[in-house]
Amino acid sequence: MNRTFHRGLAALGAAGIAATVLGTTGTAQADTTFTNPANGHTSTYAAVGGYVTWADARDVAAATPASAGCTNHLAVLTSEAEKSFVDDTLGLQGGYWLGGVRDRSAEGAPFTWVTGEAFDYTNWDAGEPNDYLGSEDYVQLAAGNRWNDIYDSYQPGYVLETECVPLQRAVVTGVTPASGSRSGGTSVTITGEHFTGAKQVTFGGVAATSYAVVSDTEITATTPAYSGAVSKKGRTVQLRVQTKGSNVKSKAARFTYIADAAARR
Ligand SMILES: [Ca+2]
Ligand SMILES: [Ca+2]
Repeated sequence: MNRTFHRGLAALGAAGIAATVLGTTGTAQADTTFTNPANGHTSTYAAVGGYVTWADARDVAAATPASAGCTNHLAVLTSEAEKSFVDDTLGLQGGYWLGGVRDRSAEGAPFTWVTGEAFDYTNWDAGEPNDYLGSEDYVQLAAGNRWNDIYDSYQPGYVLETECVPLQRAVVTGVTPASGSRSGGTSVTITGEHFTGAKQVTFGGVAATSYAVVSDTEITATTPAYSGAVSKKGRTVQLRVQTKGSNVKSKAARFTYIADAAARR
């Protein structure tokens, strides 16, 4: 059996893989990433070796750290193009888990994907899915990389898909509160659009002490100290959210530092 374990890829980690995905130059990107025409997401794949049950593979895959804007999950193959891409790039010999699972609670116990994508493209092997003994709820690659349903059991590994949402320029529509002490330490909520994948948040060119992307439309951040001159009226600086470049310029993307004496009043 000529089964290749891509432990190196797995060890490299999702961050390394995602860095390739998010690259903006080079032809390597076209060789290693698949773009899903249905949603514009870009995916890379890795065969992760090591005998594992479907449930554990699902959990380990989902817990694998990913870059901002990306998630990891068991591979979800929703088209012939994606299936062929994975065949070509990984060259698997079968056995590996995919992200398909039967929903016994639904009428007809249909198969579903862990991502919730429609299970309408299928690549079943001849005579499958046969739900042997009524307990074959999980999808694995079988001979010729066609699919087989099988009970949850130890299989040679799983196919990891790292799926990324293309970054867009952020739009800031509000900062609350919009002012705070020049000493920093103000907790602010930034509202807007396209915050997914934010790599940096700056106030007047100085990085926020900390920030968290709560959702695509909300970021919470703690302001850094302001070292420049601050008049009695305060000093208004530009707020920047870096995703795909800086945010679109807007009047809302501002924060006013207040001299400490004024802040105390
Ligand atoms: Ca996919
Ligand atoms: Ca079967």
